[in-house]
Amino acid sequence: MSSTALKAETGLPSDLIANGKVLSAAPHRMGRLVPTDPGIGLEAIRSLYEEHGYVWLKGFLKRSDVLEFRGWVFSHLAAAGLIEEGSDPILGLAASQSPEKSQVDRILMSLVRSVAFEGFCTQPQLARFMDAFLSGISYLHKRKIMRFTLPGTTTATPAHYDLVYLRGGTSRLVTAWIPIGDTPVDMGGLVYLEGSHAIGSRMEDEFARKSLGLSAEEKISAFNRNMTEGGWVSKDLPDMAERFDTRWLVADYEAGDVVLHSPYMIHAATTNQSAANLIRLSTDIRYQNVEDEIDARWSNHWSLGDML
Ligand SMILES: O=C(O)CCC(=O)C(=O)O
Repeated sequence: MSSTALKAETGLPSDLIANGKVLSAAPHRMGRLVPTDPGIGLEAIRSLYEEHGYVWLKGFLKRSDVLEFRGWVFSHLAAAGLIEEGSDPILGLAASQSPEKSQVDRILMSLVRSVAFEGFCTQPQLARFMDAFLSGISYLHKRKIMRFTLPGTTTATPAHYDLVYLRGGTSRLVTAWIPIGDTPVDMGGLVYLEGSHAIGSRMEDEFARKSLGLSAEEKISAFNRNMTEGGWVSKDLPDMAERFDTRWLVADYEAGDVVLHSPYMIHAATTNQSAANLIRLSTDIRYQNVEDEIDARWSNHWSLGDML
């Protein structure tokens, strides 16, 4: 199927790019992420998560709360020239001029330390659900990441699984990826490699075997000599889908959605090609049962360049 035919027949985008590679060049290597109604109940949600390595909870959070938080974030980043002057911060409309990078970084680091962000991540609905999901008292790692991606830039998270960065504690971790605003597929939200939690688990076993001779500190580092640069599995998404004989699952996310993924599930992001010039904003935060061993390296706020 040609990529134009792909779009016409399946609605899948014909021009999705990640790190310079066109995903839709091999249309049979792409599919849709399957949404889940949070109302189906805990056991059903848990079993979908176990089976697929992810569960995309549609409309889990109140849409207006998420949009309000988006507006709050961009109203602060406006001081660094990130959004178009005079525009509504909720839109996240990218400024035509390049923003002041050092100022953007400084503000972002303040935002991830803010009470408002803490409150967003610890809102009762999420906290109660995570307690139930983790069958006990849930613990939220202090290192909470907030990311924005400007349209027209090549920035896109390469393919990886999260345990690589959190090897110093339990592997019974759950990541919540939360789009802060509508994130249709052309805005470069997360894409998941179908069935890859099994692949991630095999890779982790292999890394553990290779790392036997390393020091305790090196063993848990995502930057040890057995890892690729940055701990990524690959930046070539089409090649990965071919190599592992699977597909990249894409989605049109909306404000209010929450995706939970396994620490072994391979995922990546694509280039933000928003025709409306909108900025992608999201957070990724990690939970575990408080009784399980905690990776102490994640007990501080996220800092740019903290090498985790
Ligand atoms: O939002 C992104 O680009 C990456 C997020 C991520 O890697 C994660 O949620 O684990």
